[in-house]
Amino acid sequence: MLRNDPPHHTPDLFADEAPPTPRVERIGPASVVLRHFALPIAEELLAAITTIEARAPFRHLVTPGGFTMSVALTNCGTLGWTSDRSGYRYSRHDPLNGALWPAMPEVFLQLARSAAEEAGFADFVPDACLINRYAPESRLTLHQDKDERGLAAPIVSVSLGVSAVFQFGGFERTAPTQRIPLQHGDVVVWGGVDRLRYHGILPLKESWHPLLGNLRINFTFRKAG
Ligand code: MD3
Ligand code: FE
Repeated sequence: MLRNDPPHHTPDLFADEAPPTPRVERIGPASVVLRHFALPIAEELLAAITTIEARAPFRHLVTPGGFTMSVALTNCGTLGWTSDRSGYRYSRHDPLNGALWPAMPEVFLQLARSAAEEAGFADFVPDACLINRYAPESRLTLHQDKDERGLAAPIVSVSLGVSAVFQFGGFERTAPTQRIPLQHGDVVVWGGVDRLRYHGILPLKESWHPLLGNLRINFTFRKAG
């Protein structure tokens, strides 16, 4: 991971305070935000991502329509999501080098399982983890996630680094959207009826986070196969 030096040093006004306690916010009939849930293990998660990206580097995929995505992506787990001119799919191999995707670290599996459990989904065992990296101006336009085989399992997402605004829509692209800020350490669990809702991320604002510089990382756990 590339890190630049911060433009200036900001004193840590909260250095003496206890870390924030996790909070549960319901955003849909089957979806919750678990505020700060991953905060205690954030550095461990980032270390695991550094190991993953050494074998499976972040890359900007091309969509079937011929656009290059502004978000950079890599994967770990048995299945990884990729895209090219011929379509979107889950694959066991990294198309960059033909190797299997790096295995899912134990700390990822534990986090996915405990977050799903907290949201009421027992025994979640993901087989795919998509890792998205946002630089300033990167965005994800409204889309549905429907390449996974079973839609019964939830999706668990973890946000690290710079905050972003998540858009949570309806079942048609034109339906109204809620805007939900996602901060470092927030975990979101989506399941059931919310699984096929349109969603996206607004263009990332230039900002600074002590662990990730001007970047945001979001990783999502899925049962894809
Ligand atoms: C709601 N990622 O990778 S995570 C994606 O922050 C994706 O990088 C965004 O959308 C990000 O596909 C949002 C949250 C997310 C993931 C999947 C969902 C929300 C979802 C599937 C259904 C409904
Ligand atoms: Fe998505």
